[in-house]
Amino acid sequence: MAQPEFDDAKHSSGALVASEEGESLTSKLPRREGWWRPLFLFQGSWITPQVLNSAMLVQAQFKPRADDIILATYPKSGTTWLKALSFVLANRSRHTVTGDKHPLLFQHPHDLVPTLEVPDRALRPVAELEARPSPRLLCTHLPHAFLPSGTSSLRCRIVYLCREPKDVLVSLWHYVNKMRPDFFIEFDRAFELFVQGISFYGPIWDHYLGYWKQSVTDPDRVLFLKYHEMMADPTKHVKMLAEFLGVPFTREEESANVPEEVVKLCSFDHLKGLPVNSVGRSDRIGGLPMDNSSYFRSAKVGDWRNHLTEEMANKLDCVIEEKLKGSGLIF
Ligand code: PAP
Repeated sequence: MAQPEFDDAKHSSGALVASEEGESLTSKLPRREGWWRPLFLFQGSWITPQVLNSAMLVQAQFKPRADDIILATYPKSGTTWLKALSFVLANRSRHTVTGDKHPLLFQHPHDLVPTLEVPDRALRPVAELEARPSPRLLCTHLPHAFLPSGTSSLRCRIVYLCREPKDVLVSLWHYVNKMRPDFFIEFDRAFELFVQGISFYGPIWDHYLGYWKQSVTDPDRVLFLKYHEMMADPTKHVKMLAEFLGVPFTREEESANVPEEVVKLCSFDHLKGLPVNSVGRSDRIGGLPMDNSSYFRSAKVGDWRNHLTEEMANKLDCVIEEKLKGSGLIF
C-alpha cells in the first residue's frame, strides 16, 4: 500500500496511509463537536474524516505536474472570486473576456476550477483531475503541509488568498447555517470555537502561516494575497495575478482596458446576478446540495462589525496578533 508523505519536512514522519478506510483513523484522534460535522485534530489541523479520507486518496493517486497552479484558501476567504479571476485570466486566449458566450456566464466558478479534496471522492474521482489538460488550475482548502507530495519538489505555483479573520468567521457562520435545515449554530458558540482554533481546516492562523512562510521564502512560487487589499484595488491585483499565472497583459490589452473588463466580469455584483449563481442547487461535496447563491452573500469588508461585540473583536484580534507575532503577516 502506498504511503505518500506530506511534503513539509516537519510532517515527513507522519506518513499518510492511503486507505479506503481513512475515516476509521479518526477514532484515535482528538475530536470536537459544535460545527455541522465533528472535527478531528490531525497533524495540527481540525478536519472532517471525509476530508482526511479524500486528502489521503489525493496523496496516493494524484500526480502533480510542474505547470500546475494551485489556488489555496482558508474557507470563506474569497475562493469563489479567486477561481473566477484565475479561470478568466488563464483562459482569455480561448474565451474573450467580453464575449457573450464566456463560460463564467453559464457555469458556477466552483465548477470551473476543481477542488483537490472533495469530501465524497466517488462524486469526482482523482482520475478526473488527471484527465485535465496542462496547465491545470486546481483549488484546495488543505493546509500547506497537507498538499500532495511533489507539489513542492516540482515547484508548482500557488496563489494563496487570505481574509481578515473576523470577516471569515462571519462568512463561515452564515454559510454553515445554510448547510442543513436541521443544523444551527449560535454565533457565540461559533465564535468560541473559532477563537480556540477549532474550525474547518483550522486553526486559521496556522493555515495562514503555512502559506505565508512559503511566500516569504519563495515568492516566485507562492503569491500571497489579501481579500481586503484586492477589494480596494482589484485592477492592480488582477494584473499581478495575471503576471504570476504566466499570462501577463499585453500593452494592447491594457490599452483596451482588458484588466478592467476582467474585474467587471468577476465582480461580486455581476456574478451574484447571473442565473447560474442565483438559481438552483448543486451538490459539490456529496450528499449535501447547497443553493448556488450561498457562495454570494454580501462580500463586505468589515461585515464583522454587524456581528461581533467590541469585546469579541478585541479577543479575536489579540489571539490573531499573538499567533502571527514575528511572522510579518498582519491584518
Ligand atoms: P468557499 O470557501 O465556500 O469557496 P468563499 O468563496 O471562499 O467560499 O467565500 C465566500 C465569500 O466570498 C462570501 O463572503 P461573505 O459571506 O462575507 O459575503 C462571498 O460573498 C464572497 N464572494 C463571492 N464571490 C465574490 C466576488 N466575486 N468578489 C468578492 N467576494 C466574493
